[in-house]
Amino acid sequence: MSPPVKVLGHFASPFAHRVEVALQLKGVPYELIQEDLSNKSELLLANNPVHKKVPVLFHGDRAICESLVIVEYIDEVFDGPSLLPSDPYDRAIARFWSDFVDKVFSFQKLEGPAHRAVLDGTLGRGRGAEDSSGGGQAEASASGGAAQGEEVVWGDTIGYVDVAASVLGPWLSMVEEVTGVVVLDEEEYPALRRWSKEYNSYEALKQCVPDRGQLAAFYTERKEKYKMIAKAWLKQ
Ligand SMILES: N[C@@H](CCC(=O)N[C@@H](CS)C(=O)NCC(=O)O)C(=O)O
Repeated sequence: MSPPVKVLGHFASPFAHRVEVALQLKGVPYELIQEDLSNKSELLLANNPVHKKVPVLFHGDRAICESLVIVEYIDEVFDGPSLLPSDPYDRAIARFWSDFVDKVFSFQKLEGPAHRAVLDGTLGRGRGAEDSSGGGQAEASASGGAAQGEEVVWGDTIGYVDVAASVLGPWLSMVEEVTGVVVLDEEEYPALRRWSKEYNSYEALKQCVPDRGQLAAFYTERKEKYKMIAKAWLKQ
């Protein structure tokens, strides 16, 4: 029998959400432990002493930190549909885009306005339905430009890049709603917008999508902070 799986998370954390999504997609039962980020638990401090952040995955008595590291671990250890593609090149591309998404949403400066064009032109398209090896995801090539005839992002399968980009789902619309700042303009980023909507209504993930009312209360309390962050990001 596989050791028990627990996720130390926080309801408003998009990073913890990534881990839950991966577990849901793999069909792995898990227990969710809500961390109090204003008064961090010994469990968190002892198991993520470097960053002191959620999520932390517990697999039996082993702890793993960093959401994307955890997602890869889940993909390797558990049965179920592959999240990363089987081909090494496709895997490298998927990692490139998930790293890219990570940088964008930790609000690191990339290459100025160009990064948004890349976001829409490339991340916003994927091989989707054509690829059954865990590659039905928001990816194309690392050099930009989706290949001819590709479907927009969401294919038959959901993969690693979609999981990495999940912050663009419930969180993006919530931050925009609460702050009044449009981060991804509908006309400028139609593909990502469409992806975001589809993500929010994706049946298999509903169980781990945070309660909208609770999320709204959380962001409303921190409205000014997120307004500044959203505006700063737009100025890049
Ligand atoms: N790069 C980390 C980011 C994790 C992260 O920023 N977690 C936030 C919650 S969304 C946190 O624990 N913050 C607590 C703090 O900064 O003290 C990951 O992907 O796991």
